[in-house]
Amino acid sequence: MDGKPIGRRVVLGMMGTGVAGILFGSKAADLMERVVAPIASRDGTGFLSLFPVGRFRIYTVTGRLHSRSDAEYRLAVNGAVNTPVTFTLDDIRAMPPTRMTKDFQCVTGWRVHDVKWTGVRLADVLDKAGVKDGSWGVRLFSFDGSYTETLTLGQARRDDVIVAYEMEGKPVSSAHGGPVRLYVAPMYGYKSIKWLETIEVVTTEPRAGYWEVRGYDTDAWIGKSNGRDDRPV
Ligand SMILES: Nc1nc2c(c(=O)[nH]1)N[C@H]1C(S)=C(S)[C@@H](COP(=O)(O)O)O[C@H]1N2
Ligand SMILES: [Mo]
Repeated sequence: MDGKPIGRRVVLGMMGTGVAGILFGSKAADLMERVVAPIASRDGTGFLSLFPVGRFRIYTVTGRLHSRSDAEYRLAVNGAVNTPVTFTLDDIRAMPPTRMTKDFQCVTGWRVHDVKWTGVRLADVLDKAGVKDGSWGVRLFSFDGSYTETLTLGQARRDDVIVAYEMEGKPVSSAHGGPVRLYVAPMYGYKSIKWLETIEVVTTEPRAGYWEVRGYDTDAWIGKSNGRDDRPV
């Protein structure tokens, strides 16, 4: 890693000149490392040592960290729902918590073992708004203004898919996408969108997420996607 980030504009330019076809498999992994790791590489080690949870790499496709205070934070659930709902952080913390200790696995190869997570089931958040019958799933948006993700309703309703507000017993730091990020335990890390801001329930399959349009599988099951055979978490 030479610490020289490739900006999104450069990447989009590359796509425009027809390089998109090679952005699969290990090429896509290389791209992820170069695009998302510029912050991580600033200390020259490939890891952002400033932050308390030093076992992770800090990824952000915008090349910047984003933050929102606990008081300002809002999570909106809208789209094909009976009642659009906006949650404050206190609203989310007042819901029945789910805790789990599970690995975090990036598709580029690094894995953080036994991470303690606390949050609420995405299913419970969706139920507060009431998902309309026959919906396809959810489209997720980040307040970084760039990153999006998708999950089918079946995936979104799994017990191990949570709207997380604590990692390792501490509030999710802004480096890790706090105050609230998603944690999709059975899937590669790119499904776990950071700085979660909006959950839109959609009736048809939406445009694929940030990394999926760059070559990664939309159904990102650990060990059963992207040509990888990692041990599931
Ligand atoms: N908003 C946003 N969410 C994101 C990313 C990102 O760049 N931006 N990177 C994804 C990828 S590829 C991984 S592996 C994890 C990394 O989480 P971490 O930065 O907390 O280690 O976040 C995922 N969610
Ligand atoms: Mo990743």
